[in-house]
Amino acid sequence: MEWDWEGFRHAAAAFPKPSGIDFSYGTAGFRLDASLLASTVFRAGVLAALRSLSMKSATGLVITASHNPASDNGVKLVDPGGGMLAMRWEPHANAMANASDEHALTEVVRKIIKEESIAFGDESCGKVLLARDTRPSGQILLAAASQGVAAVAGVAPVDMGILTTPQLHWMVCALNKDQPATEVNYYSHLSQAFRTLEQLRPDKSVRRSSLASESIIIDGANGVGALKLLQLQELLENLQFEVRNCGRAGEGGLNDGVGADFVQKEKAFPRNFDKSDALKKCASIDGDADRLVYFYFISSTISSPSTFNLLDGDKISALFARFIRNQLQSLVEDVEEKPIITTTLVAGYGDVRVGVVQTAYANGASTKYLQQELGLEVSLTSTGVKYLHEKASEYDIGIYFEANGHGTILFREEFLAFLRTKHMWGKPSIHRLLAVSEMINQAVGDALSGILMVEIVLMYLGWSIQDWNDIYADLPSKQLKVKVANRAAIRTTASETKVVYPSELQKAIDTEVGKYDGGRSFVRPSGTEDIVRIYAEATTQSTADALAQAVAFHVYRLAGGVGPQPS
Ligand code: 16G
Ligand code: ZN
Repeated sequence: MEWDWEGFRHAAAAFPKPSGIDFSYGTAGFRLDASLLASTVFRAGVLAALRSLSMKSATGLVITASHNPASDNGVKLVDPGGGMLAMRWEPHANAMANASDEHALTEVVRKIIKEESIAFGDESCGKVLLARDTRPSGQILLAAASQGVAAVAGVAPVDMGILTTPQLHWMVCALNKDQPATEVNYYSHLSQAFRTLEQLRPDKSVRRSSLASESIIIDGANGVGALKLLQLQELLENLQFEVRNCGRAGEGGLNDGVGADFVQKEKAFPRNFDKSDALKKCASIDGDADRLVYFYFISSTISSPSTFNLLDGDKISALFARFIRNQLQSLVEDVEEKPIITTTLVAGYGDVRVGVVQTAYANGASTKYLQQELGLEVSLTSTGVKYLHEKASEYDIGIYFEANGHGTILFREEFLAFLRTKHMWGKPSIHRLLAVSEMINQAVGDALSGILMVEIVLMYLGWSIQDWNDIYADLPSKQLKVKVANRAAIRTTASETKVVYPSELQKAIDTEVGKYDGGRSFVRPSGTEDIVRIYAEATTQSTADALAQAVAFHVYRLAGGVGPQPS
């Protein structure tokens, strides 16, 4: 098939790059004010099409700016396996987005075709699934992305409509495995696995603790996830939830004082929740439904003040890890009577490696719980789903979560194949693990499948949200940010726990940390803004605050702070 370069240039010319803007792929794709994005999404469409040809499989593209304000938009790219675009291709995305005009873009595309040895066959062989969230700018931007895909010879765009980000990831993954991959298939797949897990519950008469409540109130961030939750609910007879902040008239705007990012950062109720919801189990998802946190509120009594309790990604991860460990343990006890520590010897398979992946932001109390109470291996990666996902895929069962609520549980294909061959063992834990692997999104963190997983585990344990919260108490922590002239002026180790450059900064942090009992602090340049983020943890809130302040001052002093100096 001949590439029609003339036609390509013509298509690209309809989406001129705004001058004076340097587009950067960032941690999870391009994201900025929607009015500036048409050229970038057209080009991202071209890139997704090239990636599809290069991998000879379908890829995906979602128009979303996640938890950002409604006036922003963005684009996330999905690789054939269902994960995020391979990091090796990110420089291609940047080069394309920043090409000055259609001629420069053509040169960049030619270079990528050569570098990646992309061949053009005689028939159409590429496919890109496209989706968008509910932002008003989404429709026009999706059309631009679709034209970008179609501008590449032999690649077809397929508009999947309004979806959550994880739904599109799931569909790309399913399609490339030749499995049913529509939105209806997604709901039936998740709900069927949930029902299987309900049926496999060991003791259905287990008494819930007095405060355990069946129902759950979910803050939908006034976004796409709310709509999809309502669809999912229709298939779940035994799970009751009320969805608030669905984007109905009077409920407020997308991500405006609502959503998982707001709840996690502010440690406060989202809009349309209040003290009358005391003791109720509540959850919050973000604008594209790939983050999940839980929360509840205890109203004040004469003896104690009211408290807002956040159960963040770390607590979700700990709950999941506990469940997985219990299932494996019963598998081993049934077979060989062996305790689990880090790896589990299962007859016929060998060591089953279970690992939990966190970032440096994970609360120290969660890491301690995973290692000391559950006896599990914990590894740290840089911030950003792509790093955690990659690390988690090294395990037979890899559980990963960022404190902000991004995460999932990954099962190695060989391990699942082994479990399937052992169906005849008739061990419930085998069937449970298989059902979890069907229910929890294997492509990317997914708030909808995360809710189902949290609810089923609480059901198994007969726990209330308070019982779950009590598995460990978070250490007091504080986060600050310092504006800097150039965030690249700070470099850290891969785990982001130490500054490598400037080295005086790490020495200063060590000195400050040494002043506080149980203190921990690290700094890292943001991957999404021109700032350096500071994290501090200590045994009391006032010492965590003081440590963060002191470290912020050193960042300002030694890493080119701009604007007002931290006091
Ligand atoms: C993006 C990442 C998130 C990360 C955050 C860090 C994805 C899907 N999202 O939102 O994982 O925690 O960036 O932002 O990868 P920061 O670099 O500004 O701290
Ligand atoms: Zn998101």
